[in-house]
Amino acid sequence: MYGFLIMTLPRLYAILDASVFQDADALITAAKELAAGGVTLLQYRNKSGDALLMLDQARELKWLLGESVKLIMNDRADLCLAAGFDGVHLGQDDLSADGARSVIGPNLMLGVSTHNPAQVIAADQTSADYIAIGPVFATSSKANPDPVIGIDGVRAARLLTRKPLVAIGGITRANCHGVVDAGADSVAVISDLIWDPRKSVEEFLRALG
Ligand code: 3NM
Repeated sequence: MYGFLIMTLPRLYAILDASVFQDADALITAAKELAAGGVTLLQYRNKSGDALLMLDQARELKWLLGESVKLIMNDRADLCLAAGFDGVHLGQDDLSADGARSVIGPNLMLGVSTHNPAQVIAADQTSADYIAIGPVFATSSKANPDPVIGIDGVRAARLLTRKPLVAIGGITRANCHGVVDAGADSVAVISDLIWDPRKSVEEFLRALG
């Protein structure tokens, strides 16, 4: 952490986006299936839920999966702490990395989303533990996504940081191998894990070898 210790990320970083599930039960069922398939790093993302609902769902995830899965809270450093999560993931419009670090302390995991080389260079100078880069491919899971960077964008980001690099955006079982070949340590995925999560995870893990 804090750049002293470069942690190792699992190849697959699952994102559980509350907006794709009909209700809390469906979200929790999907989370259990992801874990059963072998997911060990999971981000809880809820862009429209209020804090009370988010904390409720996050605590349930922690209670169910906290022993076997590292849990990352999207955006909210306060809810990360309140739910006993393992870290927080920030977008460019959220709290600054160093601001979030001052909330979560030195030991929890901190990730930052970036979308171009300048943002990668800036994130590299912060106390972030890992840097996400994307969207690699077209995605319909994010409102107003930044321009697609392609595999070449992953390669370019790799040259700009020694921090663990997470590729995100439109990554599937079919294209994930090329993304890791381009230098990503890990791939973050929403859509291609939704349908039959357990089987999808198993296939991702095979493809990522
Ligand atoms: N962030 P899917 S792309 C949450 O570019 C998110 O930073 C992105 O979902 C970025 O796997 C994205 O369905 C959506 O494409 C990823």
